[in-house]
Amino acid sequence: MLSILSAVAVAVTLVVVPATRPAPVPLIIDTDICAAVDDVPALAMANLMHSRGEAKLLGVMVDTRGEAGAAAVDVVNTHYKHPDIPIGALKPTDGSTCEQFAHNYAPELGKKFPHDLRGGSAAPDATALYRELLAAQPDRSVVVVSLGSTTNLRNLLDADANLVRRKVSRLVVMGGQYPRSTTEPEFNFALDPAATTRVVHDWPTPVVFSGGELSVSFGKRIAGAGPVTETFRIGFGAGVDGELWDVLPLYYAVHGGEHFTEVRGGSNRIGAGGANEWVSPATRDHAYLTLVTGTPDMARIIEDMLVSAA
Ligand SMILES: [Ca+2]
Repeated sequence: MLSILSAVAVAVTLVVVPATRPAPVPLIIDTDICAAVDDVPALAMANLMHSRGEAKLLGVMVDTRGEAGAAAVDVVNTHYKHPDIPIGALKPTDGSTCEQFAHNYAPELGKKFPHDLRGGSAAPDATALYRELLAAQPDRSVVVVSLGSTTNLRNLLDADANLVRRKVSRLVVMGGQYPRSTTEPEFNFALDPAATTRVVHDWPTPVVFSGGELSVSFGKRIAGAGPVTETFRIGFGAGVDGELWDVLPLYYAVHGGEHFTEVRGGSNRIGAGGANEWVSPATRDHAYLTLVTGTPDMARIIEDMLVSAA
């Protein structure tokens, strides 16, 4: 009898203990899509990870004020079969079409690929959408990945810092240089220096920075008919590798430290114009990333992911 009970207990145990698979990482991306090409492959990666069950892409916030950015985000999400992922935009929008930026790919994506979000003015306000998405999530669960300016994040912090403290597990930021910015502030931190100061000094959860010194180069193997290929063709030229930053913090945000070291023992401090410096000892829960895996290998890992679904 005892052995039968034991057998039943073992059988039940086998049934109720599933193979352990990490839960999808709940993700919100904040992007300056329009400004540089690398937000497009980063957003494509997030969509691929969403399809694989590695991430749950809750929403995408656009922090450029033109019309074309939100439509370009919808192009990428639609291409990867997630046409209804919520998209918020920094308000007020200014009616521009990203023409102030060097690689004017975003309006081209809108012309060439299916999507149904007309532009930034048709998208909900980013701060309101952040609050709605965060409020619906479990406490300390959401990873926010900042790939552009910190303007939306500053607005969110001003609106409801307590919600951020409750719902966000950590903020991953492409911005700054480590251990310090050199002759000029890093691009993203310089987009809105006052917002950068507020967010870096006051964000109430752990923050991990991926600096301007961390980049990979790839692109020429991406040859499908989708928006990543088109973006690279406009930004880099067909069959040419280009330098990319945003793909690294995005990869890290979902796959954690597998290919990265988190450098701790200090905090990020923002100075004039978005200049930054890593200052010890730590006064905030900050870390910055270095690559464990060599940059050519890291480039290949990410490029392989995108080649498989370009
Ligand atoms: Ca970016």
